[in-house]
This record gives sequence, C-alpha cells and structure tokens, in this order.
Amino acid sequence: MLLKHLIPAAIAAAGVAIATPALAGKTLDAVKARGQLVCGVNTSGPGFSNADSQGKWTGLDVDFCRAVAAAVLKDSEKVKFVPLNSQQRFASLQAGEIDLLARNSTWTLTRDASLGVVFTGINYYDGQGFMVPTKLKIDSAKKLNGATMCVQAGTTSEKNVADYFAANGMKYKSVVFDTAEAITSAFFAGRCQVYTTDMSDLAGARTKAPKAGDYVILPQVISKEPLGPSVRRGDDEWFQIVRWTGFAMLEAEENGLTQANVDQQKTANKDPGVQRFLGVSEDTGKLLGLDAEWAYRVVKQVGNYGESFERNLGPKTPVGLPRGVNNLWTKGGLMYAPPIR
Ligand SMILES: N[C@@H](CCC(=O)N[C@@H](CS)C(=O)NCC(=O)O)C(=O)O
Repeated sequence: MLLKHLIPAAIAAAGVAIATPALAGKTLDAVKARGQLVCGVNTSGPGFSNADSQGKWTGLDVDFCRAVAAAVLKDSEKVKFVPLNSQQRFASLQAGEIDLLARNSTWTLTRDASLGVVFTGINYYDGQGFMVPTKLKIDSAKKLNGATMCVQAGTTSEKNVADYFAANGMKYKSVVFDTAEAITSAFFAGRCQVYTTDMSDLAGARTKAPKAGDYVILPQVISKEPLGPSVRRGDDEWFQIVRWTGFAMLEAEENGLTQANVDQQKTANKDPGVQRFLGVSEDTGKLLGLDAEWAYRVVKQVGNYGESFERNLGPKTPVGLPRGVNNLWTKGGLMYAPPIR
C-alpha cells in the first residue's frame, strides 16, 4: 500500500479525533443573555410538574429543566416555568415562547416530523391505561363497551383510545376537556365512567381523589408512551445540550454519583470515566459550548436520574410508582446513556 493511503488509515486506527468546538447556537445565546431558562411544563401533573402554594415547582420534568439550567447557567434555580396544557405545548415551543418543553409528552413520528420540534430523548417510559370507580366492579378494559370516557384534547390518549376500542369492536362516548384540572374534577364528580390517559397521569390524578381507594386503575396498557423533552427545530447546538443533559443524569446514576457524594467522589474516585464525566481530567463541555463542570453541576444541584425518580414518582411519594422499565439498563430497565467521552 502506498504511504499516502497508510497515513490516514493509521490515524483512523489510532482513533485520533479532530475535535471542533460547537458554535454557540442561538437558543444558548438567548438563554445566557437572559440569565434564565424558560421551560414549558405541565399545569399540574403530580410527580412531573407541580407548583406548591409558595409557587415552588417540583417534579421529574421540573428537575429536567433545572438540570439544563445547571449545565448552561450554572444555577438550577434560574428557570422560569411556563405551565402549558396539552394543546398549547408544541405551538408555544414552535413560537419561541419557551426554550425547552419538558411536559410528559409522548414522542411520536407526527410530532417529531411535522410540528417544528424535535424530541431530545425519553425521561419516562409510559403507556396508556384506564381508571374507573371501584364501585363499578370493572376489572378489565375489555369490559368498557359503551362507557363514557373522560379524555384530554390534544393528547395521544384521544387517538389511542379510538384505536383500542375499534380494534376490540367496542364503542365509547368521549367527554373531552382542555385541562387536567377540568378533567379530574369532572371524573371525580362522576361526569364520565372512565378516565383514560398515561398510567403515570392516572396514578398522579388518583392522589387528588377525595378517596383514592374509590378508584381503580385497570391492568391493560394499550399503548407505548415514551415521554420526553423537546426543543425547537433548527438549533442543533441547543438540541445537543438538552439531549446530553438527560444522558448525564443517567450516566451519573450508572456511576453511583449522587448529589450527596459527588464532591467527595470528585477527588476520591479515580475511575477515568468518572474523572472525565466530572470535568476533572477532560473538558467534555467544550464540545457542547459549555464548561468542563457542566455534568458535575447537574449532579450536585439536581441529582442523578434515579434520585429524581425516587423523590418525585417513586414508591415513597404519593404517586407511588415502581421504577420498572424506567430503571437503568444495568438493572433490567430501558434507561441507557451513550458514552460521555
Ligand atoms: N403523553 C400524552 C398525554 C399527555 C397529557 O397532556 N396528559 C394530560 C392528562 S390529564 C395532562 O397531562 N394534562 C395536564 C395539563 O393539560 O396541564 C401526550 O403527550 O399526548
């Protein structure tokens, strides 16, 4: 082989990367200039995003917004939360009113390809189900023929329920609402026999019932609802920042890095992967338009994915969901981050 062929081959074999720093995208510039991240969230989704009486927001999606603020603005508190109902959410993102949408939204082809938005990942694997009053003594979704169905406008739930009933040769009468508030109060007031939405939503809604035991969630899961954040199309740099922030939360968990131990681990843990992740040995932030400690701050200020899950949705919370498929791939779940290197 000629020398001129050998040299590029040798470089490739040695895995020498030619690193080019990311150009700061316009969203990153705008967020930095503003000193605040504007994040679209659910109006009231227990475990996902909820404001208390002091206006303090908590939830898995809220934590996601805070993690991006920690990575970009070095301060997880620098977030303005904009509550959006199901129909408003993508239009608001497309119109530039928010920098990021983190609002229990299902990644579908139509949404990803036609709404001017792109999903950056999945922060909760869900599926659609049904909740009914216990007193109706219904134990299966297959027995819902002829039921009145509370459903929210602008959701995948509306479409999936139509498919499910058609596929099973059953009929239903839908009662459509625009907000979670309206739908839960109507359902608990008996205006419809069934409430259909994502399983996590149903568990959250049940915490608002006058008596949780009066309602039962049926076992059937009728769809795949991969919930994840999305950003506006056309800003690849911003997309990368948001996507890798999600991965950083998973990678931290996989490496046993928590909010409580990350400072100690920064010096004590000599694993090259951990040293790189925390910005001690290498600067992975440079390629994203961030600094070396971006991932360290996500863990320090917000925590890893598992910590966020446990404090917002886990068995010890009122929502009380098991980790299930949302566990790490190393523990039998689906959560998997590509290498941060
Ligand atoms: N994951 C489904 C459903 C998400 C959804 O919007 N669910 C309703 C169920 S009540 C909700 O969260 N509403 C709260 C609100 O509108 O603020 C989707 O993306 O369409």
